[in-house]
Amino acid sequence: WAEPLAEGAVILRRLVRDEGEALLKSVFAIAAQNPFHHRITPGGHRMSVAMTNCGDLGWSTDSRGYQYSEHDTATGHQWPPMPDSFRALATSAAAQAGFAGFNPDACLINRYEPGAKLTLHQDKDEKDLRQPIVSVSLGLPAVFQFGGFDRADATQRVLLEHGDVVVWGGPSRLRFHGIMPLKPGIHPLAGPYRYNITFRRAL
Ligand code: MD3
Ligand code: FE
Repeated sequence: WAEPLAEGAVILRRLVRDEGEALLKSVFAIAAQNPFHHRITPGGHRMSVAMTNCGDLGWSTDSRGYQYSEHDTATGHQWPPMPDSFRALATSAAAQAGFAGFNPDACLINRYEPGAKLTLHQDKDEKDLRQPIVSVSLGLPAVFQFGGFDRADATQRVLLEHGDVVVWGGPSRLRFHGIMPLKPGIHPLAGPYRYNITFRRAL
């Protein structure tokens, strides 16, 4: 079912729960080629979230800054192709939220271990901010924080669970958002982790 969060943002609860196992298998296959990696931010901090990517472009960060690139800056390898099932899911979820014709070129996969978090930030490294972002949550649940257009604005908290899909577009595209520290647990398909897949149009 669809749960509006704000203008341009909607949670499609449990949309891909039945595909969760197949999606996780694809995630594990991608990670077998380009392992999850705790990147170092330009400020010198090791991120608690481990990341990998698939698709034409992948997001990463290192001493030079944040960037989309065709190669994994950690290994020099090209990113594995985006599985057709991933692309179909992203396009269909975006269409359900009113963004017809979404064609992602980048897919970032985040892995959260107990205690891992993402502090409030904006996603603005993509060229065309009129394009939405589609996010898929798998494995352990996490508390998502959803703020305003200034870091100091009040935040709403929403639990994101296995199979939830969120589409962020329109005015919500530039809202501050983050993930609270992951509570430990064991998920039958994902073990001790939460995975989040985001689909983006980077260029
Ligand atoms: C709201 N990931 O990778 S997904 C990220 O669960 C990121 O791993 C979180 O924030 C995660 O950048 C949250 C939900 C999400 C993704 C993109 C957004 C929310 C967003 C862009 C704009 C506003
Ligand atoms: Fe983000």
